[in-house]
Amino acid sequence: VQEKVTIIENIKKQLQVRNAVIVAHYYTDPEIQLLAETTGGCVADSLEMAKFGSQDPATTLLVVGVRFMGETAKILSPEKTIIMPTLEAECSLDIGCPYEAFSAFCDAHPERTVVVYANTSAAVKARADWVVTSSIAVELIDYLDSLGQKILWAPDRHLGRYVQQRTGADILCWDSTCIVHDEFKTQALRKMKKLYPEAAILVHPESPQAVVELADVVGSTSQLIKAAKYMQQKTMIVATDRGIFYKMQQACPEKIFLSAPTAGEGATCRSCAQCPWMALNCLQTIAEGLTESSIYHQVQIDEVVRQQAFVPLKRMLSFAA
Ligand code: CIZ
Ligand code: SF4
Repeated sequence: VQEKVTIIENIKKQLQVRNAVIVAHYYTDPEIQLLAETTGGCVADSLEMAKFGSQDPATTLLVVGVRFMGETAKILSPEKTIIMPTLEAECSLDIGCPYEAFSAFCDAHPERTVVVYANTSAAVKARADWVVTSSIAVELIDYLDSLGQKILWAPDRHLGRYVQQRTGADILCWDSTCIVHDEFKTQALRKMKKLYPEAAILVHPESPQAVVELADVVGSTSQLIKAAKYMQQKTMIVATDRGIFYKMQQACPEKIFLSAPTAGEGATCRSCAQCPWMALNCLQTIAEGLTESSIYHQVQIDEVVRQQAFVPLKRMLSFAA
């Protein structure tokens, strides 16, 4: 415990020395979220992280999440130093959408407006007309559909199908999934609901269709946190990374939050529902990121790619404003 206190004190000192703030995702460890909150940083979804990072006066952003979140910060704020606790924190959606193959897919469908999820590399964003996060995906596709545009969507097929069903838009979808949300199991969730008949089911739309169909609320992380507050039920079964429980519990101390099952028969799987790459972030790696030679931790992006990727990202922020 003493060691932890010392690490936290060192991190706080380094944040001041480097004029840095922590920009953390909801899926990070609760002690990281607490640290971000108490040092003037933010805890948010990827859209709000991008907004915060581009607006905050700090000259260094310590982005605690996965690589695409650090890259997004760099694309929007090239003048800032962007550091991450580790540059190895990937995302299965990003990995599942390599630039060469994706670019060929776009070339094969030149008539379609290319919309990519924020969970992609800078190079893939640079190839897109729009970037989008799950919190505004339905609104944006609705808008593009109203303009008569056909959509090429990448990379998450579950989210793409969900958005297609909600909007009726013509969407051609890349085939990739999030390894965390793709694991939520329908049968086990049905059984769990029998054990907790009063519970509300909250589901992130990166989950499989059959799981989404069992939901009382479907939404992005920030939308699910809001739902945890306004839903009457005292118990919530939640299908997304369980890092989100920190914010839900903070907002509703009297409610009970259970992870939706990811494996086994009806089990509440407490060790699952956790992104392995998000989990690479810890107090130790944050301290290293702030103190070690920056080349190991600094996000760098080719300037030509950055400028191209800036355009669809800026469009997203203007649309969301
Ligand atoms: O699953 C993710 O990585 C999410 C939900 C990112 C986000 O948009 O906050
Ligand atoms: Fe990617 Fe899924 Fe991890 Fe989010 S939870 S960073 S979508 S692998």
